[in-house]
Amino acid sequence: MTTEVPDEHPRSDSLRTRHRIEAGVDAGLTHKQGLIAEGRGEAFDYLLGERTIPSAERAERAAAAHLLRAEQPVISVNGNAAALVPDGIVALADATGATIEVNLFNRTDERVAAIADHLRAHGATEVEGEHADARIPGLASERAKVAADGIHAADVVLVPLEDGDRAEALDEMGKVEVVVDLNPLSRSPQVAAVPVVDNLVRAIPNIAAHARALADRSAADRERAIDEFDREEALEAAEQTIRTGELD
Ligand code: PTJ
Repeated sequence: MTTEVPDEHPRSDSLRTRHRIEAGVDAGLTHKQGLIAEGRGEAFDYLLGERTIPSAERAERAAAAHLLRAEQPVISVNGNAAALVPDGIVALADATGATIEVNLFNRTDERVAAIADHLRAHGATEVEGEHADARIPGLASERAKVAADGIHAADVVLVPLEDGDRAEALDEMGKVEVVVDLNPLSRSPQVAAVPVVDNLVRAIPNIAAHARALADRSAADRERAIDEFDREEALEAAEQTIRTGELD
């Protein structure tokens, strides 16, 4: 049982997000460690002002352009992402033609199936990951288990709350990685082509909105969104915002 969060509470959005993770654990979608990950994320988000900073907005536009340009884009989904933004994930897949694949650090067949069912209940037509018939080379964790025609074959992969080892292994495979993580110092945003330092609950719907807008633009406009994005500058801007606490 959880207490209703009043709208006027100054941190109501953050508390509602926390409750979604709790409900995800209760529903068998989210691992208990996902609660700890959420707490870490909340601390960074608080210091970012719980908003999408301008450099993250640019990253989200570049992410959308990468997904649209890709031949085989894949959205990797873990237990936190499934609990927090199922509608956003489905909308992003629809807007970009990306495949959705469940890929877990703490993998069990039950949790993969529960997440796939949850995404289907939110409108996903096809969800990969239940039959992981390939491996990411050089990775010991359960996250190495992937679909041969999903993450293994992808040219662009969007990964929320990535662990650094898999981020590096995907990079070794030559894939373009879009990583959403509120900690700019994490290894995964550090190796990503597009580090999105923003909360998943804002980032995923925002990338989908950019994709819908960019789909109507020219290929040259989409290329420009990719070329103009500076990953080093984005990481630096996020770190500075967090360290100085200067919100505007
Ligand atoms: O569902 P599974 O089994 O794949 O497990 C996933 C977790 C999240 C448990 C696993 O990947 C994990 O332990 O992650 P970490 O190492 O705790 O990393 C969590 C990272 O995600 C931290 O850098 C947080 O700042 C960041 N984070 C947490 N919540 C959010 C977030 N980033 C963006 N949006 C969030 N809502």
